[in-house]
Amino acid sequence: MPKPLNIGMIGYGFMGRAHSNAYRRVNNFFNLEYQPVLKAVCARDAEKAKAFAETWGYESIETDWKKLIARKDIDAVDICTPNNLHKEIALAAAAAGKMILCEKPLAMNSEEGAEMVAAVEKAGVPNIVWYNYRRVPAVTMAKQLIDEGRLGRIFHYRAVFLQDWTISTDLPQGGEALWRLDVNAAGSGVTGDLLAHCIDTALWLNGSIDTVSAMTETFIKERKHNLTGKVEKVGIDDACAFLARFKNGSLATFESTRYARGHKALYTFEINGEKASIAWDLHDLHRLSYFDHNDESKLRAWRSIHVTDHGGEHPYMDHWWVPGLQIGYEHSFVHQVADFLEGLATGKPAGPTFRDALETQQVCDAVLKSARAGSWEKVG
Ligand code: SOE
Repeated sequence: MPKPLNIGMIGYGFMGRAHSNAYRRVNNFFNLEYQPVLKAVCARDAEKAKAFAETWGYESIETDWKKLIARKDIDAVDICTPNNLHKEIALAAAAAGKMILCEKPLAMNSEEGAEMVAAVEKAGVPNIVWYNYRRVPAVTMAKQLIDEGRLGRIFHYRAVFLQDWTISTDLPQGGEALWRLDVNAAGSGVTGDLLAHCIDTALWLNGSIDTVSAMTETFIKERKHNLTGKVEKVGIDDACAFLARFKNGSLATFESTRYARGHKALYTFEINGEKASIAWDLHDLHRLSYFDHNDESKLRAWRSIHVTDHGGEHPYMDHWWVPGLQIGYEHSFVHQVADFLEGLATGKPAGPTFRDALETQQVCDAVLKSARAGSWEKVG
């Protein structure tokens, strides 16, 4: 029988559902030493917390996160709140000796992130940040191919994350569903929300970024604020594009916007190496495109690998259905929980840890600084 690991989740939005689903399903598909137990969910509104607890099977609710952290029956705290609360909660959870699973981005900025890293490392508590796209099997396989040296020297990294849900001028900012538009709750706009995903994947696949040069734009300058009822200045970046130089000498372009009409969540990346190239598209997430220059010239072409095979060849897939049957977005969260629990059992922590995620935060800070100053900026 696996050992119980009691989860206390703070926040209950879209990510609360994704994480809860992962905790509930992971032991059905992975043979693990630990089993998450949904002990408590915390939200300020007791009725909403109760409804969420009933839907997802949490045993109890709290309306004050400090009480949740003080509970002796909670082993791990999952932070699913808006970004401006991550630091305070993480510091308190670490001081109470709780493990922490924190939603991305780690913090509002790298100063906060550094404090969080120091707190978890001082307390010696296991920690992870929910950059879930690393654990889409095709993305994990891209990492394997690169680590096997199949691409050779890498020349280019190209990533975009495009959405279109904030184009309307009538959309307010702030409050429960729209805190991502409020700079005081989110810290930044697309840089921290979307490019942070692209940067996390890029650092994992291609190593550290050295310098960046960015531009940002806020297309709609004022929006009504849901909490004050007043029209207020918009402080987030609606769009951001940046150039980067990786420490391995490769060049990169990154672009993100919430104003790309027609795109809902188009996250793509392409990596060009001396020997091969790979490309991935979230809208076709189980496929990895691969071009190998070593192929016989007559047959040389981009292949579209359906990453669903078993037998240990395609990452994670032997835990699911039969070869050829694909999985989806929510499974990346299941994989993250599985790897986190495996890390607890083996003592080899799964990433991205808070320290790993701090590097992403430092790139985001350098990007925003560069956009403000109109200059190239060094990361860190
Ligand atoms: C924003 O719309 C959002 O939900 C992000 O917050 C998530 O991190 C991303 O995976 C999908 O888009």
